[in-house]
Amino acid sequence: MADSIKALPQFTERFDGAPLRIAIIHARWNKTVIDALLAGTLAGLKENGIKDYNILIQSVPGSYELPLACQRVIAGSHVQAGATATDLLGGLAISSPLAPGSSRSGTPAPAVATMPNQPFDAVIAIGVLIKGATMHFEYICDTVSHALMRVSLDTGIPVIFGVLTALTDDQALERAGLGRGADKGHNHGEDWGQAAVEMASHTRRWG
Ligand code: DLZ
Repeated sequence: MADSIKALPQFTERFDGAPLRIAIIHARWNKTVIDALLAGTLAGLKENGIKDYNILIQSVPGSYELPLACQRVIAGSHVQAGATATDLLGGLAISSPLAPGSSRSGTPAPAVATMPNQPFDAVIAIGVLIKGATMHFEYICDTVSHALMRVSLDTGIPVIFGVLTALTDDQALERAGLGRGADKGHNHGEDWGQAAVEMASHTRRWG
């Protein structure tokens, strides 16, 4: 990729991620790219002080399912201590939080053991939409982007837009740091983790 002026600059102030609780909801479609974006997002969160036990990861089939899952995870995050992770998600199966060093393909860690009784400060919605032969892509891109914004405005919780809307496989790969050329591209997940910490900190302050 040629040099570009497009980038998310570093924070101009420091934020303390330690007290923040973040949920990541990710689609499973286009798994290779999703896995890289998820790893980038986790790196971005951890670089900014987010603790493993304050991260919840939930998968859904495709990007179309992201808005409802975000809405339910936000709504469920206020339930009292002792509720199971499944309770928190209103019946959706949980896939995390991951215990440090645990395998994503292994048995999910019991979320209730580490999850504090505290609402989520931000949710990161991750999906990878790649244009095909039909209008499917346009409809899902439009619907999902509007719906995620609606969830954010309706709940007052930042929903970070981690949905790639790529016209080609290469565009998606490059935005996950998996480019097939000499330049592998930048993993946008790192930016999404950073954006989540910044917006979560701002909204805590704004009340
Ligand atoms: C059906 C479909 C297609 C064709 N492409 C994608 C895609 O590129 N990215 C994605 O996240 N999901 C895709 N899906 C699945 C839909 O998002 C959704 O899961 C199904 O239509 C079921 O509601």
